[in-house]
Amino acid sequence: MDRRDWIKTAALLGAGMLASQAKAISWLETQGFKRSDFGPDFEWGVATAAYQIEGAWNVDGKGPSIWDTFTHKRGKIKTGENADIACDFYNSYPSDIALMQQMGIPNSRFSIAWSRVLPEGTGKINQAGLDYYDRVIDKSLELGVNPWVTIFHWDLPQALEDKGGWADRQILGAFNEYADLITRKFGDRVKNWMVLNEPMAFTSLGYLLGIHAPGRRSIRKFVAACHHASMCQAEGGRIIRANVPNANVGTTLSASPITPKNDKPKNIAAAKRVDALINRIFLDPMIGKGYPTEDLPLIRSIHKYIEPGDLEKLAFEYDFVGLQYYTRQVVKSSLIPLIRANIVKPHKFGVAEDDITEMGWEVYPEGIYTLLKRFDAIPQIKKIIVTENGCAFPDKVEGENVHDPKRIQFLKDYLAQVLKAKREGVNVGGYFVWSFMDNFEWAEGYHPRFGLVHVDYETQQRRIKDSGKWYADFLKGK
Ligand code: IFM
Repeated sequence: MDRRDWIKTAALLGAGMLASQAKAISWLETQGFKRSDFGPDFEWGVATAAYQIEGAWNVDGKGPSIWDTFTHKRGKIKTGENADIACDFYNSYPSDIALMQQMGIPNSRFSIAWSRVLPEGTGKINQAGLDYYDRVIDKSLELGVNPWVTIFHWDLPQALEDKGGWADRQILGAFNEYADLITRKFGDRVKNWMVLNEPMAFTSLGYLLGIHAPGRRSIRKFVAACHHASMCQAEGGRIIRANVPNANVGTTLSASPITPKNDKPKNIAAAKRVDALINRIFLDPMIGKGYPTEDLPLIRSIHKYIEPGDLEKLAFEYDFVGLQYYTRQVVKSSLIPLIRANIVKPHKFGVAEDDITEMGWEVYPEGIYTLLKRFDAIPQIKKIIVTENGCAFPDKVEGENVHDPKRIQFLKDYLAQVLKAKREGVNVGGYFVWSFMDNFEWAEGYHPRFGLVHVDYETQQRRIKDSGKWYADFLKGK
C-alpha cells in the first residue's frame, strides 16, 4: 500500500470525523428497528468469561491460574480486589441461566477455565472440573439457552506459566491437549466454539505491558507469545473441526478503527503502525498473509520463533470470525521506540465527558460499521459475529431497580450500525452483549460494571438493569 492508499484508508477509518466531531445520525437511529429486521437466523446472546464470574478459584481440585497468582500480589489490581469469589457463578449457575431464560436470551457465550479441568495445564484430568462444565452445559440446554464455548479466555494455568507460558513453544502441545480434551468431552452437546478470546489483548497486556497476568514486560516474550498464540488459534480450529460433528468453528479478535490525529504524514504513518499492532498481528496470519512485519518494526524478530512448517499452519478457515469492538483509537506519532506512536485520550480531541465510558473509551458506534465492512471485504472471512460489545457507565440502584439509560442508548446506537452494515450486504450473523452480568474487570477490579444484570457483590443478589429489560423486550420483538 503506498502513501496515497494509506491516506484513503485513514479517511475510511474515520479520520474525517475528527474535524467536526459530528456524529452522523442514521435513519435507523431516528426511526428505530426491531429484532426481526436482523433476520430469523441472526444469533443473539450475552457473553461472560470463566475467571470474571465463576469464583471458586481453589475448590474441587481446580489448579491456580495466572490470574489467581496475579491478583493475589499486592498492587496489581487498581482496587486491590481479586476474583476468588467474583459472581459465584460456580454455585449460582442454575439461577443465573434461569435468569437468561427469563430474559429470553437464546445464546450464552462463556469460557472454560483450563486449570479447572487440567490443574497442571497438561496430564492429570480433574474429573470434578469436567463434571462442573457438564452441569453448566446441560442446564443451559435444558433451559433453552444455547452454549457457545470459548476455549481460552486468558486464565492460563499457573503451572504452564512456570514453564514460560505463551512465550515458550511448549504451549503448543499443552494447548492442543486441552483443546482436544474439552472438544471431545463437550462436543456432543456444544456446537458453537471459539478458540481464543482476543489474542492481541492477552499477549500485549500480559507479556509486553505487564498490566495483566502474568505481568511480564518484554518485547521478546510478547513477540514469541504472538507467534505461539497464532499457531494455537489455527490448530484449535482444526481440533474443533476434527472432534465436533457439525461444529460452528470460530475465534475472536479485538479490533478498533485507527484514526490519525490529523493528516500530518507522521501521524498517518503512526496510525499505520498502530493498525498493524492492534488489528493485524492475528488477523493477517489467519487469512494466509503472514505477519505484518513490514508495517510493524516491533515484531520483526518474530522470525526467530517460526520453525519450518509453521507458516503453512497459521491459516485456518473459520466458519465465523468473532469481532469484539468497543471503541476506536486516535493516534499520533511519538518517540516511543519501535512503535513511535501514542494513543490520544478522547477528551484531548474534544469528546464530551458524556461520550466517554468508565473505561475511558470514546462512545463511537460508527466504528463497528467500519470494522464490519473491513472484515467483510476479506474473502477468507466467511461470516462475522459480534461476539462482544458493551459498555461500563455508572448505574443508579434504586430499590430493586437499576437505571442505566446510557447503556440502553449505547446498545441501540451500536446495533443501528450493525444493521446498517447488514443491510449493505455485510455477512454479520450475530451479536453478543458484553456482559450478561457485572463481573471482575481484570486490572480494573469490580468497579467498571458492564452487565445487563447488576450484581451486589456483598449478597450476590442479581437485579436486571433497565438495559437488561430493554434487551429482553427487544428480543421478544417489542
Ligand atoms: O471484560 C473484557 C473481556 O474479558 C474481554 N473483552 C473486553 C471486555 C471489557 O474490557
